Amino acid sequence: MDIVLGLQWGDEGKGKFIDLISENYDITARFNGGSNAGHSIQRNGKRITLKMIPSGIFMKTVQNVIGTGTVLDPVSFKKEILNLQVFDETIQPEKNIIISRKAHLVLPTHKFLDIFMEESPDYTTIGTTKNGIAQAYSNKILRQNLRVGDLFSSDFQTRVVPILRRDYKMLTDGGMVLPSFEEMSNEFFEAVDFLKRFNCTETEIYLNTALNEGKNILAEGSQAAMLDIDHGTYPYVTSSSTTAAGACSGLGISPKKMGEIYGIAKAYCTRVGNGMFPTELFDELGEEIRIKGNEFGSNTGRPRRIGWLDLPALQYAVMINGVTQLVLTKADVLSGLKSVAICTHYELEDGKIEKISAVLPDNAKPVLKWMEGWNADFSNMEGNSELPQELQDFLTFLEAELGIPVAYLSIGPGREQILKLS
Ligand code: 2SA
Ligand code: MG
Repeated sequence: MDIVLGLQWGDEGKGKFIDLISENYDITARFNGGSNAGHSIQRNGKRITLKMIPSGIFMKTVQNVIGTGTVLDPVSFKKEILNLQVFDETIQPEKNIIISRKAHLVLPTHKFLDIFMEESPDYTTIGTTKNGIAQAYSNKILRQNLRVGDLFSSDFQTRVVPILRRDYKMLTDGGMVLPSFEEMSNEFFEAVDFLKRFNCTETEIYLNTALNEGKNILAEGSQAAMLDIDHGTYPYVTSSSTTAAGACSGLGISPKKMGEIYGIAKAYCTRVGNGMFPTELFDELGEEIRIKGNEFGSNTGRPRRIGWLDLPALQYAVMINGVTQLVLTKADVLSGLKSVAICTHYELEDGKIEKISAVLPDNAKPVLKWMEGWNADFSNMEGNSELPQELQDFLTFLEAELGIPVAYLSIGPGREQILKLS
């Protein structure tokens, strides 16, 4: 099993890379997160953002697994499937998607609770995507939640309605204005019926049997290393395990079965939501990169925060994931700048130098290394094109610091705009 992971704070271009390499696999599998993901894929000049559906869906021969470590929102999933069928009517989702019976459900009240907590002064505002992710995962950990498999039992309705009523009452008692209970639950139960058309099974068994038969699996990470619930910049993280280890537990596959671990990183950094971001740019350059790189949340449309490449954070992410190959994206966005910076370490208030970033104090100062910028027309570049020397120097520096090869370089949003370097 190979794994694709984001190494920064999300939106590194995982969807595009997976769409490209998924033709080499029999199965792609999501192991974490839910509809908070936004994996953008451009095909035939049209763009679609996948939330819950694995990015291998456009390859007709690939099976797409929604694994046990994910949280599945039936309402959002139904909308996403209908939207996908408009985008490409040849896709047969019921044939090519397999869902874990052990994946947990995101209930409609989870989404309202997310909004409530984000807006209430009594809770830390995380800057979530408001998809009810933390609420579904926390109810899972509390052992109070329902799972996909429960949809098929005859008492599902009698089990879920009291939960919905309990949360609904808590929210309206707290002053939140909600749609009527009937409206909310009707939409939910219609989506549940839709979901039941899909093959919901024990995906652990399906995946391990496939591996034993010699099939290739690609695990698709959502969000990114620095948003991991344990290893990320807590509390400003998501609620799932975004790492390589998370892929093993989220899919029920032994670490012994891991092969290549592709880590995706941008040539700069972005972040949506709150939390530390030592290299953040607050000036016009940050704005310029945001516009040129189209750095807006693919689902929520939120403007992403922009900063220079954070090498200590990247080294940390490579370490905890055991990344074997780096995929660098968006170097084309920096084209035309006279010079570009990489943060090599941080300086603390007492003058001490720090290399690891997930535990940094807020006032740590990034120490920047400036390098010559590059200028090239990336739109016509092909596999054998010569890269500008300055960009080659940038890549060589990264390889030396990270101890892994930059195996791919993405040079634009198009599917074909990716160069294999090694
Ligand atoms: P949540 O919703 O509980 O997982 O939010 C917690 C933190 O995790 C961040 N997060 C993300 N960061 C970047 N991209 C994400 N997905 C979408 C995208 C986001 C969008 O790919 O564009 O459309 O805005 C994503 N999902 C979660 C989030 O910002 C919080 O910091
Ligand atoms: Mg995204």
